[in-house]
Amino acid sequence: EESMKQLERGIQSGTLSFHFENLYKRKPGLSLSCARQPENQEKNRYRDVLPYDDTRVVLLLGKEDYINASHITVAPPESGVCLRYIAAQGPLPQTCTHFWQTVWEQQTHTIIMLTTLTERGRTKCHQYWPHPPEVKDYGHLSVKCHSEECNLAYVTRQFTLRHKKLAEEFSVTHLQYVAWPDHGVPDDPSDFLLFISSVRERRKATEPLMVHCSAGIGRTGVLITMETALGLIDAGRPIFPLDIVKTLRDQRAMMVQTTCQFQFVCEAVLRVYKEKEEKSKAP
Ligand code: PTR
Ligand code: PTR
Repeated sequence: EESMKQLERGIQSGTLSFHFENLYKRKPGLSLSCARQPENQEKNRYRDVLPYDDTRVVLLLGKEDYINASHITVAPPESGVCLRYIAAQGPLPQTCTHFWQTVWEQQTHTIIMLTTLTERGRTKCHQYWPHPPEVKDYGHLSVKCHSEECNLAYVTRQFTLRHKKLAEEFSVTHLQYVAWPDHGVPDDPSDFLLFISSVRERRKATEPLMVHCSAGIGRTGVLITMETALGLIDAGRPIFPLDIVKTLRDQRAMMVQTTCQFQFVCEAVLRVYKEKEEKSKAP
């Protein structure tokens, strides 16, 4: 496989990392006006991490339409693969209602959370869900947490959302990966690959996958790059991790934050590639 060899050479020679470091963080010419409106400032967890106007998720009902979240579509040409995501910041106390409204309006049955609530004594995300078996109201929606199960490096929770006025219900699975500090990489690539496989088993191709960490760029970018790469490997298509990252940054600035994170993705992709090749050679 030519693209596998190219990937291996790029990792070993350092050229892939070099190109990653030279890639723009933010696509020139895209505006961030809505995120910068005075009334929206307090809805951003970090002043320097904002969604582009073009790809921001617009809240459909209600007076306010802003949330710090971006639509991401990855569809490499001729690959036959098209994956949709919503990349979001970790909710703040004042944005939990908007977060659940997004889940409802965008019909996302799976939420991937890649942060813990606090790290080294700092708050990274507000706990936007109730403890089981409690029910909590968020605007027009009530959220019930049925179960919470710890499994290797992640926690699985089952929620039911109920729209109080419409009396309609919607079930949501929450997968929280807990072994991954911000600006860093997962503690163990095998655990992380297993986690991605379980994400891939659950996600429906027809709906966006909701992914968030604290800022919604570093760890979220890694997960989306990796999930897309595995989709391409399954489809027997070549993978160019740098192209995926560029596609992501064209839709949300700064996706995949550090060189270490990028190298981690490249190495994990290469590993999956090689495993697949070995399997296909086996009698
Ligand atoms: N701080 C990030 C970076 O280094 O690319 C992203 C960023 C850049 C965010 C610029 C906002 C920015 O705003 P302005 O272009 O108005 O200075
Ligand atoms: N200004 C913050 C910082 O650099 O610390 C923004 C930030 C925070 C950026 C966390 C990325 C972060 O990581 P992640 O996107 O993985 O939560």
